[in-house]
Amino acid sequence: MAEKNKDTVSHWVGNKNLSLELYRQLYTIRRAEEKIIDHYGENEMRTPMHMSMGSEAINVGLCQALKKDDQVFGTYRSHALYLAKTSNLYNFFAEMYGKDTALLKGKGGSMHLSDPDKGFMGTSAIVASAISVAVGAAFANKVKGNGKVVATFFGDGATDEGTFWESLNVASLMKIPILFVCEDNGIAVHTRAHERQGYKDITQVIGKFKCKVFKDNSTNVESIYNLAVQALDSVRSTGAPCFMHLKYYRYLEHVGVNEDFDVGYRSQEEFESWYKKDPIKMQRETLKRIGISEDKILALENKISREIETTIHKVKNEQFAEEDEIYKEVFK
Ligand SMILES: Cc1ncc(C[n+]2csc(CCOP(=O)(O)OP(=O)(O)O)c2C)c(N)n1
Repeated sequence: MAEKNKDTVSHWVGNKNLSLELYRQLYTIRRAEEKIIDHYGENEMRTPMHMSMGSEAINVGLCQALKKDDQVFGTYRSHALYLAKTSNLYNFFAEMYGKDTALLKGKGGSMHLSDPDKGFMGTSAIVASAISVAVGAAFANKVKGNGKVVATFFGDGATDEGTFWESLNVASLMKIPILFVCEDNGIAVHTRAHERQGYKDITQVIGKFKCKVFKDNSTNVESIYNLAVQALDSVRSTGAPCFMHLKYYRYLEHVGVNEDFDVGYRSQEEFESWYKKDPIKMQRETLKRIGISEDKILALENKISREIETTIHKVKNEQFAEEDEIYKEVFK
């Protein structure tokens, strides 16, 4: 299996192993969330779920282009980002099930995943709040001269917050090496961008800052990966911030594991037009096009599904933390 998060990435472009590796990650994330849907009704995962489904190409493409020591910050909707950056399926499910064996001993849940040793610095449920913290971490990297790049991920709703613009301004002014990654699904809970924003195209506004802009509407993981390589090259070579604007469609309700096309703010038809370019389906087609056999793809998919089943089975049998543990290291 191809090594993930390599130190040099340029030779991966156009490489069959890269295409397979990207598919392996996309399929793992999609399958893991499908299993959450299957098991959530058992009421053993006592954590609100903000599902990533639909956005996987963004998280996988970006994390593949980042180096192992680079750092990411995310939001309450970070399942895909967590798995793409850490590849730690066991910890992912242990945290969902709130078990003592999870890195955060089950105190994080779905919304507060974190694994700093793997560069997954943390996530926050307060919209946009991680962005300014990420700029601080990027500034610390600059002062230390350690060459690490920070990528901070957020939704289009976060760009409605003052702290986003203050963070962008200070990073542009002070030349801080950070990549702002806007995962734009066009909706904040149930409110469309045109009902919230006094401009048409955020990339034009951000283009006025000392911050280079990259955009992609494709949901194609290889295209996003190639763009991320360029954006990260720019951050590394200039030390200045960049902004990536990436469109996708959230498949499930804002919070929860169900579809919500009957609520009134969006339609089944809209979903279906996006689903035609589903990132997992598209990458599977890419594999076929570059000559990878159906048997090989099925074998990979079966292996991943088995690994997820085994992980969930193991996690379900783990213990919960003792009562005196659960109040440690949390704000009361
Ligand atoms: C500061 C703050 N205001 C409001 C909320 C309530 N809230 C939770 S999610 C959300 C919408 C965020 O939308 P977006 O940033 O586009 O992310 P998405 O849910 O689409 O991933 C809002 C308003 C909050 N958590 N924090």
